[in-house]
This record gives sequence, structure tokens and C-alpha cells, in this order.
Amino acid sequence: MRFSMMKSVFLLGLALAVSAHSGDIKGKVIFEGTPPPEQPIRMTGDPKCEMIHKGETLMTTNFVVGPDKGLQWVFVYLKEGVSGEFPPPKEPVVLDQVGCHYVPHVFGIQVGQPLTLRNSDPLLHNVHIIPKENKEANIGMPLVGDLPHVFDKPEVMITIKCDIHNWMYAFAGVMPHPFFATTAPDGAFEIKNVPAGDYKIAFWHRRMAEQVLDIQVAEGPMEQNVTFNESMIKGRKKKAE
Ligand SMILES: [Cu+2]
Repeated sequence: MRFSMMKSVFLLGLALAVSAHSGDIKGKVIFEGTPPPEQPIRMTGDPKCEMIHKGETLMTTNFVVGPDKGLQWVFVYLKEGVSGEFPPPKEPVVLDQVGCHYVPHVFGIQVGQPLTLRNSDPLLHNVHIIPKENKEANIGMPLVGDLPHVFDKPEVMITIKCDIHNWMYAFAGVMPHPFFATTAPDGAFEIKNVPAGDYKIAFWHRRMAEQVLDIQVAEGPMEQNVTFNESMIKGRKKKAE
């Protein structure tokens, strides 16, 4: 009895000690040089999409660089060093198809966390999920509404495309833990409550080789910036996607 009480107190103390030692990783992803220009998306394949965007041209979003060189749509995640179980959140991540475009373009989600595939357009889309580790899926969505999906294995990154509208692409990072983020329009990101320890942090961008850095997280906030540049761009495609 006494031993089990002592054990409980010890375990409680251990849990508090572990939870007290965590830090937040804040940073900014910078792009140095001249980014390749975005291409106008020609929606001629579907007059209904053209109608939605009457009078405006939607551009590709491969290199969205802000005024301070911040690079958007970089998926930042802890690639190695995380241990323990992290139950997936119950709140779904929403991937919206709106104006014949995916919102968001790049996102992270945990294994087992619900993904809501949303069609906000009154026209037919199909969500073609093309993974290497998870199951492939090709889901027709002829009507406005939601459909559920879930990934059962970690995988960085999964391509999602619409076979009807060949310019529609989204990218999903499926993680076994909650330590990931996508950069904002100013290139900023934040990963909160990371247990103190040594990790490899990775920065994925669709058009450039992934960068991986060693970091040490201690209690409290820390800053980790990274720079991409022109020379890191993989084979340039001319076609608008
Ligand atoms: Cu579509």
C-alpha cells in the first residue's frame, strides 16, 4: 500500500518534471535570390471554374515570398528524436476545394486525425490522394459537402490532386506527433510544447531539396531560422500547376 502510494507520488513528480521541460520553436524561413515567377493558371478545362474567377487570374503558389523574403508553404517538422505516444486530436483538418483551388496548399495532420475533404464549389471535383506509404484514394465529389478521410501511417509528403482540374495540387505531411507547422505568408512558423531534447528539424518545400538541421530544445522559447536559395531549386517545370 505504502509502496504503491510512493510509486504514484514518484510517477506524478516525474510527469510534472517532464511536462515542465518543454520549449517552443519559433522561426522564419527565408528565400534568398529571385524566385521563379508564378504562372497564371488557365482554367480553360472547365468553364464553371472560369466563371467563378471571371475577370481575375489565379496564380500558382510555388514560391510565395513576402516583402521580408519570408517563404510561405514550407512544411516544418521534427523528423527524428521524438519519442512517446501522441494521441491524434479529434478536431479535423479541413481541406477545402474552393474556386477550383485547394485551401490550404500545404498542411500537416497527425496519423489517425480526421481529415475533412470539403467541396465548396457547385461542380465536380475529385480528390486523388497519391501516397507511397498510405492507401491511395480517388474520391469523386460532385456536390457541395464534406467527406471524411484518415491517414493511418506517417508520411512526408503526400500529393493530393484533382484529376479533373490539372492545376489543383495540395500537399499533406502526416506525422506521428504534433510537432509540425506550415510557414505563414511572412515565412514564420511556431511549434509549441516540444519536450526538451535533441532533434532533427526538417524544412520541406515543394520545389527545393529538404533541409535538415540538428537542434537542441531546452525549456522556454528558442529561435530557429533557415534560408533557402535559388541554387536549391529542383528541375523547373514550365507547366502551371
Ligand atoms: Cu477539381
